[in-house]
Amino acid sequence: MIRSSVTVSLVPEAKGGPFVFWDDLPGACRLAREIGFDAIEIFPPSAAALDAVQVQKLLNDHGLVLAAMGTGAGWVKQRRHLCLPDGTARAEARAFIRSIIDLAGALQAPAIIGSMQGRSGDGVDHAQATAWLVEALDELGEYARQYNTPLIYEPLNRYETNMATTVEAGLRLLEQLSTRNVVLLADLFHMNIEETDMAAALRVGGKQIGHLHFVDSNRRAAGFGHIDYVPIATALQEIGYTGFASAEALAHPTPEAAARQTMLAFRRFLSESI
Ligand code: LER
Ligand code: MN
Repeated sequence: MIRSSVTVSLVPEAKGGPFVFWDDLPGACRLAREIGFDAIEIFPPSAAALDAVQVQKLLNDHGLVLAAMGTGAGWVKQRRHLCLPDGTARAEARAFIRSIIDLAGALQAPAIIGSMQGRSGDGVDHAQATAWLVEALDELGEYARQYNTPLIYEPLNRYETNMATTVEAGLRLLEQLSTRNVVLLADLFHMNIEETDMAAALRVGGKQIGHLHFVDSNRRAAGFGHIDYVPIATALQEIGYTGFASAEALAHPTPEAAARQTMLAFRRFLSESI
């Protein structure tokens, strides 16, 4: 069974980004529940901005769970990532991610490394950037183990990273790790740009796919673009995917409309086909 989730950004600097609900966590939980979501995915400004006990209570009150937590505010707000040339800045990026792993872990959820992976360039060659990323994923993946959660690594499209842009490149990166506690995030928006065949890529990812960003080709809610979800649903069924389908989509035309459209598409393609 695939469970539904919807994103909530609490980062003002991310305005205009691909998140369905914004700023008001209690309001987002209320609407998420009303529309029928099983979970939310939070994009927090920092670990210090949220109190795990309060968030747990909010989730319990609405019959929701936390699907995952993003770490991208370390890039959006602090301009830190894991491949920066400066060692202190890289260490700060890791510390930021550890703090989100701690917060998410207290809520039994994994953290996601997306934009915090960074990129090579600006004086850092690709082999060096890869070595730093592998070292960081090894450390952070093992760090997440204490919470019995994996660490989620997200391939991004070419305009956002040059580290891993496809599922296959993500798998090649995971192969270089000593830890087995890192899984891949399949974001259908990035995959629509980079993959030759999205369903085939999901099959290649197989059991290593641990999270899904459920969104359409134009980054609007599923069904508002031109992705064909039938082969995607079949591939997810074939690989036995039982994680979350989390709506990381633009709040277009409104957060509520994007959330309701996502739920329609989820029920049509993902909940009944599994
Ligand atoms: C960024 O484009 C993205 O897809 C996020 O999930 C990563 O932080
Ligand atoms: Mn994503």
